[in-house]
Amino acid sequence: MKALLIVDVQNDFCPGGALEVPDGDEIVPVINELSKQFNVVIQTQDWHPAGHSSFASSHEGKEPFETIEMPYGQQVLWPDHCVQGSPGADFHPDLETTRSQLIIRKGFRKEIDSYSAFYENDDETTTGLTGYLEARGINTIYAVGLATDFCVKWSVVDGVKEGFDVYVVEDAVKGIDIEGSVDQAWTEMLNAGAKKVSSKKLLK
Ligand code: VGL
Ligand code: ZN
Repeated sequence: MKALLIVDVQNDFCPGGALEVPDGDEIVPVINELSKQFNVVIQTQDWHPAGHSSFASSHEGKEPFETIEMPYGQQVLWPDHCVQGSPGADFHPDLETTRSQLIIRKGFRKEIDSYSAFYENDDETTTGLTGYLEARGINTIYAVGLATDFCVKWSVVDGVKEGFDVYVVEDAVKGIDIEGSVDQAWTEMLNAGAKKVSSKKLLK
């Protein structure tokens, strides 16, 4: 059985948001069309407490998009974004969410970021998603959303590692693109064993 995984389609990742992905909102109508074809729709929601450790503002003298060393490895620092309960953390108003059956919130621990839908950035702390999917007999995931080079990529690579067949819908993802990170993300996702597919192919 297959599931659609909609990653972080939230106001802060769309134009005008705190961490905007260029043209991030353009994928919303594509995702809405796609989701009609799925009986299982799952979403993730980036959900940080104020003062989260991934925010540059939490580190004296640091600017957004600089990288620092955290106990669990390298961490890019971000503008404050997707603060719990803020409008920026809401899903894009045009995103069809009524048929979503599970919303995984992530990044809610102050000391650790969480890009992937499966594991926090220490690669150890689970979100519980693998168990949920397995319990429901899902073996195939179609990934869409934001951002290609961060939360989509980490979710896709972890999904493959967890033993799922993972497809990435190329026209239903958009990236932040820091120094070629979108191209690199595609290389990593395909090398991991994920497959690229277009929405046209899925919709026909
Ligand atoms: C994301 C950076 C920080 C994402 C979330 O959804 O790709 N990127 N938090
Ligand atoms: Zn975040």
